[in-house]
Amino acid sequence: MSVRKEFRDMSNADRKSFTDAATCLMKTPPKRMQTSQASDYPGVKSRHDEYVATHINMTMNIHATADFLAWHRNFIWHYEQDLKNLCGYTGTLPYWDWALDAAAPQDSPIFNGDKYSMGSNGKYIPNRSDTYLYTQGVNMPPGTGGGCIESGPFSNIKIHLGPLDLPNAKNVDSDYEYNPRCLERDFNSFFTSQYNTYSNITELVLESIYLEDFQDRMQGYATGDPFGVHGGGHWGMGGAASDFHSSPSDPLFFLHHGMIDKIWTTWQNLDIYRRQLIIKGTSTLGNSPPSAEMTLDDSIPFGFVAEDRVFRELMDTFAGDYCYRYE
Ligand SMILES: [Cu+2]
Repeated sequence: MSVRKEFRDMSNADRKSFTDAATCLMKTPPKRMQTSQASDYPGVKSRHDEYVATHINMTMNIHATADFLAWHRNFIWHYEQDLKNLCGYTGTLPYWDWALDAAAPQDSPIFNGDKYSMGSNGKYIPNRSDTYLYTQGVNMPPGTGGGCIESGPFSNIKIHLGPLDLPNAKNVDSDYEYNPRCLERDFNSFFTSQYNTYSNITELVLESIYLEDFQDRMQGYATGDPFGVHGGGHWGMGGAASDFHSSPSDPLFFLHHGMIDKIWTTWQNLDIYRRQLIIKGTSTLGNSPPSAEMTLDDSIPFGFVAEDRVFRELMDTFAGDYCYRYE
């Protein structure tokens, strides 16, 4: 069994080999996109971009749906396998326990910008004003960065797709447009200190008896918490990782979703006989437009990432293709 660790609990050498492999995937040619499709997906230049394009394509069918948790589990698992198979990585996918950094993510040792880090914050852009987020009805103060990653891993890479829905940004006109640019971050404790603390996690896990409460609350679709730990993490990272569609542009996405997956496994394990195979919901975001209730026999598409998978095969991290746990 492989064991996924928190990024800061890994050795310097292991952290460096992870970020080297993640950078390698951005320089590896696409794997599943046919050459004849390249003109339809001008922004897909690398294997990493195939993850981003798939997430863009499926955004409305993998969030606030029955398969939100399972889809993202398999998505990051394939990323982990690709790091090994295409880029020679011998470790496991790290996760980021943002609760450790909830008070000030910009000060986390994970983002200190040295060569063993996950890359630094974005360069600080001063004199920005608040932004009203209409969907959530929240006034967002500016974060602590905003510009390009200044040092460490990912400071010299170019991302190619998105953004599609960022406030205060020039969003692309078409989904798969080629838009080469630096990777931006904007750590913002406004979100993490409210939505990503250990209290938030504990309440989410212990107070959500039913799956519908657990998954809604995690994504901020329950009342009184417009972000949840999932949304809080995305907005707390800022920059590319806060774009709803193209968020996997930042490799940090995969560490954030490792933490989400870890919390799901914890919730399942608290009542494993009842929770191992429970799903609830349809295949459209918030059931809009209305669609059928999903079942464990449904086939779930993974686009350029991988073959379709049967929902049931994505429920147990110790079965089928999976053999991992979280430390
Ligand atoms: Cu997502």
